Amino acid sequence: MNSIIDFRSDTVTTPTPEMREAMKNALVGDDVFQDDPTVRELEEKAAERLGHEAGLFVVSGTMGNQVCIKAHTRSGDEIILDPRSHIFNHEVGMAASFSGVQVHPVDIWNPPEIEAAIRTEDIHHSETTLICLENSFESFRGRPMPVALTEQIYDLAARHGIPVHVDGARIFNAAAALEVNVREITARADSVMFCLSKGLAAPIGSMVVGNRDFIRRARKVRKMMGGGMRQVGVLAAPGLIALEVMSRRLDEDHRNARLLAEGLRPLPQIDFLHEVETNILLFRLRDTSLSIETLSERLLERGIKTLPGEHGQMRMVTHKDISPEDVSATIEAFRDILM
Ligand code: TLP
Repeated sequence: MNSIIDFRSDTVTTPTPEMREAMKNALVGDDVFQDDPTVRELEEKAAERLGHEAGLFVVSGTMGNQVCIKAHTRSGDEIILDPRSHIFNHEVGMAASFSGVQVHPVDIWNPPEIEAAIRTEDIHHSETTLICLENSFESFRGRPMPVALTEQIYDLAARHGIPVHVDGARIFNAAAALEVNVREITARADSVMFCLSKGLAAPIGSMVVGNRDFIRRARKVRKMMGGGMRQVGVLAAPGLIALEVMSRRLDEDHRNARLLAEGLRPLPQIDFLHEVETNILLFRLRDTSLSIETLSERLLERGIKTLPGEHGQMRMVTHKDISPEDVSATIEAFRDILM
């Protein structure tokens, strides 16, 4: 059992001993010259795994999403996204400031709404040039988007000739929950971003995949953002382990999330806001004088870190550094504090 049990996010995962060993031994080169063999290997393998031609190693999920938006659009264009998405809420308004695009928020789970939001040819309109999906959906809930829904959106986008970008920060969690090969939900997208540094436990990094021409443009945008990196094979090496090994164990985290939910659900004060489908739980407290912030402080006294979120909600995320024993200890702590 760990001395600190950290449920704030799966971004807190620490690199595995194999990752540290791989970092030490990584072959490197100047990646701006595309001379780094480890980065190249990671880019090729990421693309192959998701069913695309080429890949690009970027610093973070935010950089990956924003590189894609810029590479797909021109200033003044309009992009369709969900008002609950990370790009809309948690990327510091970068789509506006960096790409100069106007966002058109719609319920992305409702294809007719997406279709209705696509601008027609009209002298007054800006042009719709991108549709952004997120899978798993909502950083605070982690809902896998059903394959049929994703297919429907790819179909309508293709009918209108509009590219689709997938913010797949947790795409392997989504694939595991849907019990599909990740390609089934990524191959038809025009670009996909996924994170190596969340549940996959790499210390840093995200990947963008797409066709060769798109990745060539994205590489240039990354350079524009100051994201041209040099001997980063030392960072791509743990990324390879994240991609090849860690992406195949996420069911364990989902099991632990369900175990935690089952333990907390009988507590009358816990009001779950959704079904637990991946590694994320979101709830609020009912009928209690205790605030979410106080609950979080009381848990911290017992070595359990949580993130009191917006609107009196608490989010808890399971990951490879949380064991079933940690989950049992956490349920015990909740019982002591709330009963
Ligand atoms: N999400 C973080 C926070 O920013 C909320 C987290 O702890 O979940 N897309 C999605 C869907 C994300 O959840 C995140 C990070 C990102 C993009 C951005 O990734 P980073 O943090 O690497 O820039």
